[in-house]
Amino acid sequence: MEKKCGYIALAGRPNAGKSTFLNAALGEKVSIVSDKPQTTRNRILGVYHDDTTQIGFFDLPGIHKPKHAMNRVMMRMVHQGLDDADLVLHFIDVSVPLGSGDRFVHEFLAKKEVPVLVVANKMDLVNKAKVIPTLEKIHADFAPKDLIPISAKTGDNRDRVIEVVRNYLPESDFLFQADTLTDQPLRFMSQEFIREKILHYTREELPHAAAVTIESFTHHEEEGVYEISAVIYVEKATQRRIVLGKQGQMIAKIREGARRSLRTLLDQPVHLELYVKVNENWRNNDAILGDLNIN
Ligand SMILES: Nc1nc2c(ncn2[C@@H]2O[C@H](COP(=O)(O)OP(=O)(O)OP(=O)(O)O)[C@@H](O)[C@H]2O)c(=O)[nH]1
Ligand SMILES: [Mg+2]
Repeated sequence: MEKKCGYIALAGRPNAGKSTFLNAALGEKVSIVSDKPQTTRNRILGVYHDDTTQIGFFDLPGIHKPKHAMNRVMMRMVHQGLDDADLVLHFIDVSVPLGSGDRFVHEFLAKKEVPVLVVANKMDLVNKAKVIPTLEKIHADFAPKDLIPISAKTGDNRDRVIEVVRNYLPESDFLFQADTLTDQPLRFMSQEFIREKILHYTREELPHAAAVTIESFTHHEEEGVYEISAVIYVEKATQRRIVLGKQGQMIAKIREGARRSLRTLLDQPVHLELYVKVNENWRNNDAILGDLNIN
Protein backbone atom coordinates (compact mmCIF):
# COMPACT_ATOMS: atom_id res chain seq x y z
CA MET A 1 0.00 0.00 0.00
CA GLU A 2 1.23 3.54 -0.74
CA LYS A 3 2.40 5.66 2.19
CA LYS A 4 0.14 8.44 3.38
CA CYS A 5 0.91 11.25 5.74
CA GLY A 6 -0.83 14.47 6.68
CA TYR A 7 -2.40 16.71 9.30
CA ILE A 8 -5.90 16.40 10.68
CA ALA A 9 -7.52 19.01 12.93
CA LEU A 10 -9.94 17.94 15.67
CA ALA A 11 -12.59 20.62 15.96
CA GLY A 12 -15.92 21.02 17.66
CA ARG A 13 -17.71 22.45 20.65
CA PRO A 14 -15.97 22.32 23.99
CA ASN A 15 -16.50 18.95 25.70
CA ALA A 16 -17.33 17.01 22.50
CA GLY A 17 -14.56 14.47 23.17
CA LYS A 18 -11.71 15.63 20.90
CA SER A 19 -8.95 15.07 23.42
CA THR A 20 -10.40 11.73 24.50
CA PHE A 21 -10.32 10.64 20.87
CA LEU A 22 -6.73 11.79 20.40
CA ASN A 23 -5.56 9.76 23.37
CA ALA A 24 -7.54 6.74 22.19
CA ALA A 25 -6.18 6.98 18.64
CA LEU A 26 -2.60 7.19 19.90
CA GLY A 27 -3.00 4.68 22.72
CA GLU A 28 -1.16 7.18 24.94
CA LYS A 29 -2.25 10.13 26.96
CA VAL A 30 -0.97 13.32 25.36
CA SER A 31 -3.91 15.64 25.94
CA ILE A 32 -5.78 16.22 29.18
CA VAL A 33 -9.49 15.44 29.46
CA SER A 34 -12.21 16.65 31.79
CA ASP A 35 -15.97 16.88 32.02
CA LYS A 36 -15.71 20.69 32.14
CA PRO A 37 -15.87 22.66 28.87
CA GLN A 38 -12.75 24.48 27.57
CA THR A 39 -10.27 21.98 28.96
CA THR A 40 -7.84 22.21 26.04
CA ARG A 41 -6.25 25.66 25.77
CA ASN A 42 -3.48 24.98 23.25
CA ARG A 43 -2.96 23.37 19.88
CA ILE A 44 -1.61 19.97 20.82
CA LEU A 45 0.05 17.73 18.26
CA GLY A 46 -0.31 13.98 18.63
CA VAL A 47 1.12 11.66 16.00
CA TYR A 48 -0.53 8.41 14.95
CA HIS A 49 1.70 5.79 13.31
CA ASP A 50 1.14 2.52 11.53
CA ASP A 51 3.03 0.75 8.74
CA THR A 52 1.58 2.82 5.93
CA THR A 53 0.15 5.90 7.63
CA GLN A 54 1.30 8.81 9.75
CA ILE A 55 -1.24 11.35 10.95
CA GLY A 56 -0.39 14.53 12.80
CA PHE A 57 -3.56 15.22 14.77
CA PHE A 58 -4.04 18.76 16.05
CA ASP A 59 -6.14 18.64 19.17
CA LEU A 60 -7.64 22.13 19.37
CA PRO A 61 -9.53 24.16 21.95
CA GLY A 62 -13.31 23.88 21.62
CA ILE A 63 -14.80 26.53 19.33
CA HIS A 64 -16.44 29.26 21.42
CA LYS A 65 -16.94 33.02 21.56
CA PRO A 66 -13.91 34.47 23.38
CA LYS A 67 -14.27 36.82 26.36
CA HIS A 68 -10.70 37.09 27.68
CA ALA A 69 -7.32 37.62 26.03
CA MET A 70 -6.65 33.94 26.77
CA ASN A 71 -9.70 32.84 24.80
CA ARG A 72 -8.87 35.10 21.89
CA VAL A 73 -5.48 33.40 21.64
CA MET A 74 -7.17 30.00 21.97
CA MET A 75 -9.39 30.83 19.02
CA ARG A 76 -6.37 31.99 17.04
CA MET A 77 -4.85 28.56 17.66
CA VAL A 78 -8.04 26.99 16.34
CA HIS A 79 -7.71 29.03 13.14
CA GLN A 80 -4.06 28.09 12.75
CA GLY A 81 -4.78 24.42 13.34
CA LEU A 82 -7.55 24.45 10.74
CA ASP A 83 -5.44 26.37 8.23
CA ASP A 84 -2.57 23.87 8.53
CA ALA A 85 -4.76 20.78 8.22
CA ASP A 86 -5.47 18.54 5.22
CA LEU A 87 -8.76 17.51 6.77
CA VAL A 88 -10.99 18.47 9.70
CA LEU A 89 -12.96 16.17 11.95
CA HIS A 90 -15.99 17.99 13.38
CA PHE A 91 -16.73 16.25 16.67
CA ILE A 92 -20.38 16.29 17.69
CA ASP A 93 -21.58 14.95 21.03
CA VAL A 94 -24.70 13.02 20.01
CA SER A 95 -25.73 12.36 23.60
CA VAL A 96 -27.11 15.92 23.73
CA PRO A 97 -29.52 17.47 21.20
CA LEU A 98 -27.95 19.05 18.14
CA GLY A 99 -27.87 22.73 19.01
CA SER A 100 -26.80 26.23 18.06
CA GLY A 101 -23.25 25.50 19.26
CA ASP A 102 -22.84 22.77 16.62
CA ARG A 103 -24.32 25.04 13.95
CA PHE A 104 -21.90 27.76 14.96
CA VAL A 105 -19.02 25.28 14.57
CA HIS A 106 -20.38 24.10 11.21
CA GLU A 107 -20.51 27.65 9.86
CA PHE A 108 -17.10 28.40 11.29
CA LEU A 109 -15.61 25.36 9.52
CA ALA A 110 -17.50 26.00 6.28
CA LYS A 111 -15.57 29.26 5.87
CA LYS A 112 -12.35 27.26 5.59
CA GLU A 113 -11.33 25.53 2.38
CA VAL A 114 -10.50 22.24 4.05
CA PRO A 115 -12.80 19.17 3.76
CA VAL A 116 -14.85 18.34 6.87
CA LEU A 117 -15.97 14.94 8.14
CA VAL A 118 -18.30 14.60 11.10
CA VAL A 119 -17.46 12.30 13.98
CA ALA A 120 -20.65 11.55 15.93
CA ASN A 121 -19.17 10.88 19.34
CA LYS A 122 -20.42 9.39 22.63
CA MET A 123 -22.45 6.68 20.89
CA ASP A 124 -22.10 4.57 24.05
CA LEU A 125 -24.45 7.01 25.82
CA VAL A 126 -27.33 6.77 23.34
CA ASN A 127 -29.92 4.29 22.23
CA LYS A 128 -28.85 3.28 18.70
CA ALA A 129 -32.37 3.53 17.29
CA LYS A 130 -33.13 6.87 18.92
CA VAL A 131 -29.96 8.47 17.61
CA ILE A 132 -30.76 7.81 13.93
CA PRO A 133 -32.82 11.02 13.49
CA THR A 134 -29.90 13.03 14.91
CA LEU A 135 -27.48 11.41 12.46
CA GLU A 136 -29.92 12.09 9.60
CA LYS A 137 -30.21 15.69 10.68
CA ILE A 138 -26.43 16.08 10.70
CA HIS A 139 -26.33 14.67 7.17
CA ALA A 140 -29.09 16.96 5.96
CA ASP A 141 -27.95 20.17 7.64
CA PHE A 142 -24.15 19.90 7.52
CA ALA A 143 -23.63 17.70 4.42
CA PRO A 144 -20.33 16.27 5.70
CA LYS A 145 -18.15 14.26 3.28
CA ASP A 146 -18.48 11.36 5.71
CA LEU A 147 -20.15 10.74 9.05
CA ILE A 148 -18.60 8.26 11.44
CA PRO A 149 -20.36 7.28 14.67
CA ILE A 150 -17.87 6.41 17.42
CA SER A 151 -17.29 6.20 21.11
CA ALA A 152 -13.96 7.82 21.90
CA LYS A 153 -14.31 6.54 25.44
CA THR A 154 -14.80 2.83 24.68
CA GLY A 155 -12.70 3.01 21.52
CA ASP A 156 -15.63 1.74 19.45
CA ASN A 157 -15.08 2.53 15.72
CA ARG A 158 -11.81 4.30 16.43
CA ASP A 159 -10.08 2.16 13.77
CA ARG A 160 -12.82 3.00 11.32
CA VAL A 161 -11.98 6.70 11.71
CA ILE A 162 -8.35 6.00 10.78
CA GLU A 163 -9.48 3.90 7.81
CA VAL A 164 -11.78 6.63 6.49
CA VAL A 165 -9.50 9.61 7.06
CA ARG A 166 -6.66 7.79 5.32
CA ASN A 167 -8.56 8.23 2.03
CA TYR A 168 -8.33 11.99 2.40
CA LEU A 169 -4.63 12.17 3.19
CA PRO A 170 -2.03 12.97 0.55
CA GLU A 171 0.39 10.31 -0.63
CA SER A 172 3.60 11.31 1.00
CA ASP A 173 6.77 10.07 2.59
CA PHE A 174 6.67 10.02 6.36
CA LEU A 175 7.27 13.42 7.91
CA PHE A 176 7.70 12.33 11.53
CA GLN A 177 10.37 10.24 13.23
CA ALA A 178 9.09 6.77 14.03
CA ASP A 179 9.05 7.49 17.78
CA THR A 180 7.48 10.96 17.70
CA LEU A 181 4.31 11.05 19.76
CA THR A 182 3.87 14.78 20.38
CA ASP A 183 5.72 18.08 20.13
CA GLN A 184 4.94 19.09 23.70
CA PRO A 185 7.88 19.31 26.07
CA LEU A 186 7.55 17.25 29.26
CA ARG A 187 7.54 20.45 31.27
CA PHE A 188 4.42 21.66 29.47
CA MET A 189 2.75 18.25 29.70
CA SER A 190 3.46 18.24 33.41
CA GLN A 191 1.65 21.51 33.99
CA GLU A 192 -1.26 20.21 31.99
CA PHE A 193 -1.40 16.94 33.95
CA ILE A 194 -1.51 18.96 37.19
CA ARG A 195 -4.27 21.17 35.79
CA GLU A 196 -6.24 18.06 34.87
CA LYS A 197 -6.43 17.13 38.55
CA ILE A 198 -7.68 20.62 39.46
CA LEU A 199 -10.38 20.24 36.80
CA HIS A 200 -11.20 16.82 38.14
CA TYR A 201 -11.61 17.80 41.78
CA THR A 202 -13.13 21.28 41.55
CA ARG A 203 -16.37 22.65 40.18
CA GLU A 204 -18.19 25.63 38.71
CA GLU A 205 -16.12 28.71 37.99
CA LEU A 206 -12.88 27.32 39.34
CA PRO A 207 -11.78 25.20 36.35
CA HIS A 208 -11.91 28.24 34.08
CA ALA A 209 -10.20 30.47 36.62
CA ALA A 210 -7.25 28.15 37.26
CA ALA A 211 -3.91 27.90 35.49
CA VAL A 212 -0.72 26.00 36.32
CA THR A 213 2.83 27.10 35.60
CA ILE A 214 5.99 25.13 36.36
CA GLU A 215 8.46 27.07 38.52
CA SER A 216 11.20 24.44 38.53
CA PHE A 217 11.58 21.10 36.85
CA THR A 218 14.66 19.07 37.72
CA HIS A 219 15.53 15.52 36.79
CA HIS A 220 17.97 13.97 39.25
CA GLU A 221 19.20 11.25 36.95
CA GLU A 222 21.38 9.42 39.45
CA GLU A 223 18.67 9.16 42.07
CA GLY A 224 16.11 8.49 39.34
CA VAL A 225 13.64 11.08 40.54
CA TYR A 226 12.02 14.28 39.29
CA GLU A 227 11.64 17.33 41.48
CA ILE A 228 8.89 19.63 40.28
CA SER A 229 7.49 22.76 41.77
CA ALA A 230 4.43 24.43 40.28
CA VAL A 231 2.18 27.42 40.90
CA ILE A 232 -1.57 27.24 40.58
CA TYR A 233 -3.04 30.62 39.68
CA VAL A 234 -6.59 31.47 40.58
CA GLU A 235 -8.41 34.79 40.27
CA LYS A 236 -9.85 35.33 43.75
CA ALA A 237 -8.97 34.70 47.37
CA THR A 238 -12.16 32.63 47.71
CA GLN A 239 -10.96 30.36 44.90
CA ARG A 240 -7.61 29.98 46.61
CA ARG A 241 -9.43 28.79 49.71
CA ILE A 242 -11.36 26.23 47.62
CA VAL A 243 -8.16 24.88 46.03
CA LEU A 244 -6.49 24.58 49.43
CA GLY A 245 -9.59 23.08 51.05
CA LYS A 246 -10.30 22.52 54.73
CA GLN A 247 -7.00 21.90 56.48
CA GLY A 248 -5.36 21.60 53.09
CA GLN A 249 -7.36 18.52 52.16
CA MET A 250 -8.17 19.60 48.61
CA ILE A 251 -4.64 20.57 47.65
CA ALA A 252 -3.40 17.31 49.14
CA LYS A 253 -5.80 15.37 46.89
CA ILE A 254 -4.77 17.39 43.84
CA ARG A 255 -1.09 16.88 44.63
CA GLU A 256 -1.46 13.15 45.17
CA GLY A 257 -3.47 12.67 41.95
CA ALA A 258 -1.00 14.79 39.98
CA ARG A 259 2.00 13.02 41.48
CA ARG A 260 0.63 9.66 40.35
CA SER A 261 -0.15 10.76 36.82
CA LEU A 262 3.25 12.50 36.50
CA ARG A 263 4.89 9.31 37.66
CA THR A 264 3.29 7.51 34.72
CA LEU A 265 4.18 10.33 32.32
CA LEU A 266 7.82 10.59 33.43
CA ASP A 267 8.25 6.93 34.32
CA GLN A 268 10.04 7.79 37.56
CA PRO A 269 9.03 8.93 41.04
CA VAL A 270 8.14 12.62 41.36
CA HIS A 271 8.53 15.01 44.27
CA LEU A 272 5.87 17.61 43.67
CA GLU A 273 5.34 20.95 45.40
CA LEU A 274 2.31 23.06 44.64
CA TYR A 275 1.71 26.72 45.57
CA VAL A 276 -1.54 28.57 45.08
CA LYS A 277 -1.42 32.25 44.11
CA VAL A 278 -4.13 34.80 43.43
CA ASN A 279 -3.79 36.92 40.33
CA GLU A 280 -7.06 38.64 39.57
CA ASN A 281 -6.36 39.17 35.94
CA TRP A 282 -4.14 36.30 34.83
CA ARG A 283 -6.38 35.51 31.87
CA ASN A 284 -5.36 38.88 30.44
CA ASN A 285 -1.73 38.76 31.65
CA ASP A 286 0.68 38.25 28.77
CA ALA A 287 3.54 36.99 30.95
CA ILE A 288 1.42 34.25 32.55
CA LEU A 289 -0.19 33.38 29.22
CA GLY A 290 3.33 33.09 27.81
CA ASP A 291 4.22 30.60 30.55
CA LEU A 292 1.14 28.65 29.52
CA ASN A 293 2.20 28.70 25.84
CA ILE A 294 -0.97 30.64 25.13
CA ASN A 295 0.59 33.31 22.97
N1 LIG B 1 -19.50 8.42 27.63
C1 LIG B 1 -18.60 9.03 26.88
N2 LIG B 1 -17.95 10.09 27.34
C2 LIG B 1 -17.04 10.67 26.55
C3 LIG B 1 -16.74 10.20 25.25
N3 LIG B 1 -15.78 10.99 24.72
C4 LIG B 1 -15.49 11.91 25.66
N4 LIG B 1 -16.24 11.71 26.77
C5 LIG B 1 -16.24 12.52 28.00
O1 LIG B 1 -16.58 13.85 27.64
C6 LIG B 1 -15.88 14.80 28.45
C7 LIG B 1 -15.11 15.76 27.58
O2 LIG B 1 -14.07 15.08 26.92
P1 LIG B 1 -12.82 15.85 26.32
O3 LIG B 1 -12.05 14.86 25.52
O4 LIG B 1 -12.09 16.61 27.37
O5 LIG B 1 -13.55 16.88 25.34
P2 LIG B 1 -12.91 18.00 24.39
O6 LIG B 1 -13.72 18.04 23.15
O7 LIG B 1 -11.46 17.78 24.24
O8 LIG B 1 -13.20 19.31 25.25
P3 LIG B 1 -12.44 20.75 25.23
O9 LIG B 1 -10.99 20.51 25.38
O10 LIG B 1 -13.05 21.44 26.38
O11 LIG B 1 -12.81 21.39 23.92
C8 LIG B 1 -14.99 13.97 29.38
O12 LIG B 1 -15.68 13.79 30.61
C9 LIG B 1 -14.87 12.63 28.64
O13 LIG B 1 -14.65 11.52 29.50
C10 LIG B 1 -17.46 9.05 24.77
O14 LIG B 1 -17.29 8.55 23.67
N5 LIG B 1 -18.38 8.52 25.63
MG1 LIG C 1 -9.87 18.94 24.75
